[in-house]
Amino acid sequence: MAKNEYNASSITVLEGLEPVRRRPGMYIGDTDVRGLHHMVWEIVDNAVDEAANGYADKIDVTIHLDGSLTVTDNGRGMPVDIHPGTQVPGIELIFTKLHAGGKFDGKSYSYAGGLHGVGASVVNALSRWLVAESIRDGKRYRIEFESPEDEEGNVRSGVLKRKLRVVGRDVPGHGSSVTFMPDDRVFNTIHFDFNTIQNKLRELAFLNAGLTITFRDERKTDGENAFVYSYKNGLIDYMKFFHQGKKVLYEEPILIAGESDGIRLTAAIQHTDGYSETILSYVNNIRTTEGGTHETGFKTALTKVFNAAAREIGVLKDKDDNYIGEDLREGITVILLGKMKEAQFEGQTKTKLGNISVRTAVETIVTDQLGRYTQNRSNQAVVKAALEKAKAARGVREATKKANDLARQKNSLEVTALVGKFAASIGRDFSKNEMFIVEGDSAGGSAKQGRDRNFQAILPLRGKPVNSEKRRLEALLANEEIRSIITALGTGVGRDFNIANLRYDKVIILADADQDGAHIRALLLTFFYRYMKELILEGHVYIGMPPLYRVERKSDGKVWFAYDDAECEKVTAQFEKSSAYTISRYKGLGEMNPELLWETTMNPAHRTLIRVGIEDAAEAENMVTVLMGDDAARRQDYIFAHADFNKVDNFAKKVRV
Ligand code: 1YM
Repeated sequence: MAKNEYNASSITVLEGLEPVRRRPGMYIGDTDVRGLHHMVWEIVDNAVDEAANGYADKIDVTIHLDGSLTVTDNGRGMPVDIHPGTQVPGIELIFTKLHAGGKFDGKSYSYAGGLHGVGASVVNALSRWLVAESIRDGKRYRIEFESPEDEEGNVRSGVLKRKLRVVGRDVPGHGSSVTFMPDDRVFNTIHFDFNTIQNKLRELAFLNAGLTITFRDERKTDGENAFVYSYKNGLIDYMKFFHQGKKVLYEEPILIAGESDGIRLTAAIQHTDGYSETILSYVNNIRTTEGGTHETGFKTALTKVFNAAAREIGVLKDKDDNYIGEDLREGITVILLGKMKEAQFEGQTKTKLGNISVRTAVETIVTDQLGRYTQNRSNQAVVKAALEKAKAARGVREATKKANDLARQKNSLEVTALVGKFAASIGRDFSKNEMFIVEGDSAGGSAKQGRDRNFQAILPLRGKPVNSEKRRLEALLANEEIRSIITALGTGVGRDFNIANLRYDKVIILADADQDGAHIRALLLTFFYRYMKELILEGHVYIGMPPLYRVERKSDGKVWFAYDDAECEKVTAQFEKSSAYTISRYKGLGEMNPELLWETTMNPAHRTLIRVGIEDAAEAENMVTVLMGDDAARRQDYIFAHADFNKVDNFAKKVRV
C-alpha cells in the first residue's frame, strides 16, 4: 500500500454490526470491566498505529464527566473521501462495517496497514453513541452514530445519526478524534477505571519511544488530573522505571535490536541483585503474559551467548560445565518487544505467542546482536557482572541440591510442618476437596468450626508469608507459612512441582478486604506465580469474598449481605423511601462467627469466589515488586496513587464463579 495515499477502495467490506451486539464476547472478550476497557484499547490502538507508521506523535485520552471518553491523535486524519463501490465516505465505513480478523477468534491480524482500524466498528456497535472527527486539508469533518431502540425493544447498533459534514474551516493541523459512550445495555459496568487506563497508556508510551500520550480525567476534582507520558529512550526508560528502588548490577541496561524472517525485535536486559526472573514480553504492543516462542528463542540465545562469553573471558574453564539458563537469569529483567504480521495468540488467555518460526528468528537476532554486545571490549564490566551473578547462583543451586536430596531422604518437609494448626478434610475425593488459606488465627478458628469437614480443609496463617520476591526458593522453604502450604497441597514446589499430586481442587485465599489482606493475597499469589505457576494456569487458585456489608431491614428483620459498595447501594435502593434499615460494615473476617462465615463465604451454595487468572498473578507480582522493593519513597507514591485500594480491589474485576 502506498504510504501516504489513502484509497478508500482498499477497505475490505464484510458485514454489518448485528453480529457484534449478538456476541460481544467474540469481539472484545467479555462484557465486564475488562471488555469495557478493550473498547478504549481498540481506539487507542488505531491512534498508536498511526504513530507507529510515522504520521503521528501525540495522542490524548480524556474521560469526560458524563462517562464518555475521547481519543485524539495528530495523524493524517481518518479518510473522508467517497468509497467508489458503496458511495459512502471512508470514515463511515470504518465505523459501520465489520472488517476481517479479530483478536478473540484466535485468528491472525496484522500490525501495519492491512487491517488497520478493524476495532473501530466494534466500538461503535457497543456504544450508546459515538462521534468521530477528522481534520484534513484545513477542514474539520464530523460524523455521528447512535444505537437506538424501537418500540419492541430491538436495538439497531451503531447506525448513522448525522452524516459526514464539515463543521470547521481554516482549521490548522490534521488528526483524528473519536468520542464514545459505552452502552450500559451491553456492559455490566460502564465506569472507566483511572488506574487501568493510566497504566496502559504509560506502558504504550514506554513501548513507542517518542510518542507523547496525555491522559486527563475530568471526573477527578482533587489533585492532579492530567498526566503526560513521553519517553525518548523507550525500553531503556521502561527498564529504569521498572528497576527504580532496586539495586542493579550495572547502570545502563543492555539494548539490542534486529530483524529476521519478518520479525522486528527490540530487547532490553538488566540484572539486579535480586533472585527472581522477570520477562515482560510484548508482540505488537500486546503483553504476552503466558510467554511463547519469542521468549523461548530469547532464552536459548541468552544462555548460548553468555556461556560463550564466559569461556572466552575464562570465567568457565574447559573442564567446567556450562551455566544453565536459570543461573544466567537470576535477578534478570528482560523487556522484549516484537513486531510482526500474522501473530498467532494461544493459551488460556490468548497471551502466548504460538508462531513456530519466531523461535529461530528471535534466537538468530539475539545470538547475533547480544553476541556483538558481549564481544565489544567496552562492555566487559557489564558482562563480568552478569557472569559473576551466574556463578553465585550456580554455587547456591549446587549446594542446596545436595541439602535437598538429603532432606528428601528424611522426608523432613512432611513431618515438621503442619503441626496443630492445619485442619484436613475427611473426604478423599481430591476433585471435590477445597483448601482455605485463612488470614489470622481467629478467622482460622471460625473457619474451622464453620466449615463442612467432609471436603473443606483450613490452613490458618499466623504471620505473613515471606516475600518470594526477595528470597531464593531454598530460603523460602525455611518459612513456616510457606512450608505448610506446600506440604498441605502435596505438589512439591519449583522444579519439583507436580500437579498430579495436588490434594485440593480449589485453593481458596481468604483474607480481609483491607490493605493487610491485599498484601497477604499479593504475597501468596506471587509465590504461586513464581513456584507453582501451573496451579494458577489450570485454574485451581481462588479468592474468597467475605461480605463487606450487612443490611438489616427494621420492619421485618430481613438481612442482606453485600460484597462491595455498588451491591450495597443496590440493596438499599430497592427499599421504599420510608423503610428504615441499618448498614454495618465488617471490619474483618475475625468479626464473623462460624455460622455467618459458613453462610456468606464458605458455603458453595451462597458464596462468591473469584478465580485467579494469570494476569491477576502478574499484576500481583508487579504490585509486590513495588510494595516490597527497597525504596520506601516509591512505595509511598504507590500507596498514595492507590489510596482507594481498600474498596477497588483489582481482583474484584474478575468474573465470579
Ligand atoms: C482516535 C483514533 O483512528 N486515527 C487514524 C485512523 C486511520 C488513519 C489515520 C488513516 C489510515 C490510512 C490512511 C491507511 C484509519 N484509517 C482506516 C482506513 N485515531 C485514529 N488515523 N489515512 C488515514 O491506513 O491507509 C482505518 S483507521 F481503513 F480507512 F484505512
